[in-house]
Amino acid sequence: AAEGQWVLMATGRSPTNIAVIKYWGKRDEALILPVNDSISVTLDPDHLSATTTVAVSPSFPSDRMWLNGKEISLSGGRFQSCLREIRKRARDFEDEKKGINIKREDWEKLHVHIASYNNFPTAAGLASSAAGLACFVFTLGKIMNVKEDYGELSSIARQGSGSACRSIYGGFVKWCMGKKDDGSDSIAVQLADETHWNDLVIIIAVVSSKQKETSSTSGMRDSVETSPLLQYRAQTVVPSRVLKMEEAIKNHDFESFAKLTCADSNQFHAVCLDTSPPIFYMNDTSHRYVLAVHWLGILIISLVEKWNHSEGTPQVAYTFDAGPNAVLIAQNRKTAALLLRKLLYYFPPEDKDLSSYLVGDKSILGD
Ligand code: 2P0
Repeated sequence: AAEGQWVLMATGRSPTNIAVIKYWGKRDEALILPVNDSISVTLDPDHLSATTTVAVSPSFPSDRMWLNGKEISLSGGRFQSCLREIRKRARDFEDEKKGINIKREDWEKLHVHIASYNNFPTAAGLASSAAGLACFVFTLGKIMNVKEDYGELSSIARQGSGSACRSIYGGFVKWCMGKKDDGSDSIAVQLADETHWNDLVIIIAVVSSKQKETSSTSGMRDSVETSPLLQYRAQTVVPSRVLKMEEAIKNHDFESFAKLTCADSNQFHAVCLDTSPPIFYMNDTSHRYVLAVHWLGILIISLVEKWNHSEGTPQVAYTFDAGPNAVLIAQNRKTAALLLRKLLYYFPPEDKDLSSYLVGDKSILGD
């Protein structure tokens, strides 16, 4: 900044979330209003999170944004919606020591610089928009002295990317679809915080680092327009499934939790297959197993299904998003260690150095 001018900065971090009852389909494209409620679990912020720094200064001539060090355009409608909604709620800010005094109406004229980093490779094909947009909205809100509650912030993050509204909270989160046309009741609420069921272990098997071919936004648009199964799912299946999932979470009932999670992932992919032209998210090939395995996702499903069946009660839940990477949820560390061994047995790494394949808490293998 030029001499005598100031720069105000804030940094935030938001993890991504994994849906166990999926969001798939919008009833309003512009406001991002879904056709059904969804439920997710927010990951530990040490893994798969976005860190965003927002800077404001009178010396900035325009709004600019960098993602992982590369400048990206802020002209998209979604970023603009979030910026507009946060600016609307901005309040007076004063820091006497630094001689900064910003009036509510000044925020309209002040420009922001935003730098966001993901602590996981963006190319890994893992959802990054949820963490990124949640962090963008939250940090922008902090710097502009916005006092709205988390529900209101979630409804602003929703306008950046639907799933982002759930990353405003930790733990288990429900995105209530809402009834109103203006979207004011389409907000996320926390069902239980991150300490509630913290013996669950989530393992994400990255089987492809390719960017997905069909984006979620266009995929779900096609599903809404063409899939008869989507209407049945949204109106008849999800409402009762959401109630059962809330009960399962409240009671730490892993059997119900796992059954509902797997069934909902499978129905979401059934809706994708029921779309015209059909969308295949699970058949992507891995860069490591190109010749051997064309349906790695399906193999992981059958491995888990067989294991769960032979034990007589679910050991592990699986869920797949708009890509082939498997998200596996184990009831505890012991089961997670067994699962990891099974995965490494069926899909052996090419060299013995496991540390290059495992990211996160490697000590689990010793359990
Ligand atoms: C979910 N997914 O509930 C579902 C399950 C993918 C499969 O939310 O258009 O990136 O930005 O609202 O949130 C991915 O869709 O789509 C998603 P937009 P978003 O997590």
